[in-house]
Amino acid sequence: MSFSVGIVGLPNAGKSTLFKALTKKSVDIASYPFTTISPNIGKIAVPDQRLYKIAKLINPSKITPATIEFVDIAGLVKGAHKGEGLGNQFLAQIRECQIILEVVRDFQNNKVEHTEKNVDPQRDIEIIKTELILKDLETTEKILEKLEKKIKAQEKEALVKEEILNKIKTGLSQGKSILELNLTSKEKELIKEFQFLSAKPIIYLFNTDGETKVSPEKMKINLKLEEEISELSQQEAEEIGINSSLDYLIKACYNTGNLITFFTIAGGKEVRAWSLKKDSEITEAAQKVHSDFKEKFIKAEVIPHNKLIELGSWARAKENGEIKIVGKDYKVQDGDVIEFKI
Ligand SMILES: Nc1nc2c(ncn2[C@@H]2O[C@H](COP(=O)(O)OP(=O)(O)OP(=O)(O)O)[C@@H](O)[C@H]2O)c(=O)[nH]1
Ligand SMILES: [Mg+2]
Repeated sequence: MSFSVGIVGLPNAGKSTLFKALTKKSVDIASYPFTTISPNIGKIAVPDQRLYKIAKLINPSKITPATIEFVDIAGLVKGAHKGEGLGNQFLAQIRECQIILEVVRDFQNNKVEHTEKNVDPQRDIEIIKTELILKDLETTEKILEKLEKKIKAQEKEALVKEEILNKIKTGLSQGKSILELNLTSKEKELIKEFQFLSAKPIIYLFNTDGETKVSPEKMKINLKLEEEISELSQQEAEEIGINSSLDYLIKACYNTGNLITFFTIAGGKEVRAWSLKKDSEITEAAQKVHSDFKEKFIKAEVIPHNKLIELGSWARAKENGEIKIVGKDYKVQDGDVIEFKI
């Protein structure tokens, strides 16, 4: 399953403007054909200089970056959880995504209508939050209803779920998102199957008409400007001395999703970056590379990318005993270069 980011927000916040800028940008990435999966889903290359540094050593015929998917979801309005403005359909799209990128309107323009009449970022954030919470509340009640028989029969698993669902229900009723309930990792694991909306990590992107300012705490980007930058070639952008902030944004999504990157070199034929959930075992990585590698996995050769670059070649790294042979229980580290042996 590929990692996907749902672009969410009120109508006219700038979601499609962002989507367009992101997708145009990725066309520029060397040897990577941009894929539009459907009009509103785009697969985008994750910027990573390490990939090109490794490729410089290996000199492969193909270089392939890791990708993440962005989904341009139509605007949510008040009452979406009750189906307002095709709300349920949009909420179902959010459910499929791993993280939410919320575009918040922070630009003035009388020609672009605001469903709430005036620009007020904090109020808009509350509107979306409330819709997600109300939908989750509805979902929680439905699940509890379904579990009723099993709870009455004192089935252990059902009782455990009932307890956590009741805790969630109380929190949601108080206007708290599931994310704000600080659940333990065990509790998170137990409710994973329900794909709650307000449990998803969220990044707020303020679409400003002022200056772009990005930091881990606040993402303030002029999307109109980004759209214009995305129309420029790399050379034109350099001449004007203008920088896009989208690389930063893509990386922020990647980090918020708790992803790390490992690299494969396919015996020198192709250098490729892959995304992987942090703390995954190497068999998970193997499965990404090939669906039957997980079963066939025996061992792998691993070296941190910086060590490989320092030594200058795979053969040299081998001579120096820097390439580790690892088994099934090895936990992949960010930046590992891996050759699977099956
Ligand atoms: N002035 C200004 N206009 C913007 C900015 N960002 C987007 N717009 C304009 O606002 C309008 C709506 O932008 P979209 O990107 O289509 O908004 P959206 O969030 O996709 O809207 P829906 O799909 O209807 O929910 C377009 O005419 C954009 O050109 C901005 O930063 N400044
Ligand atoms: Mg749109």
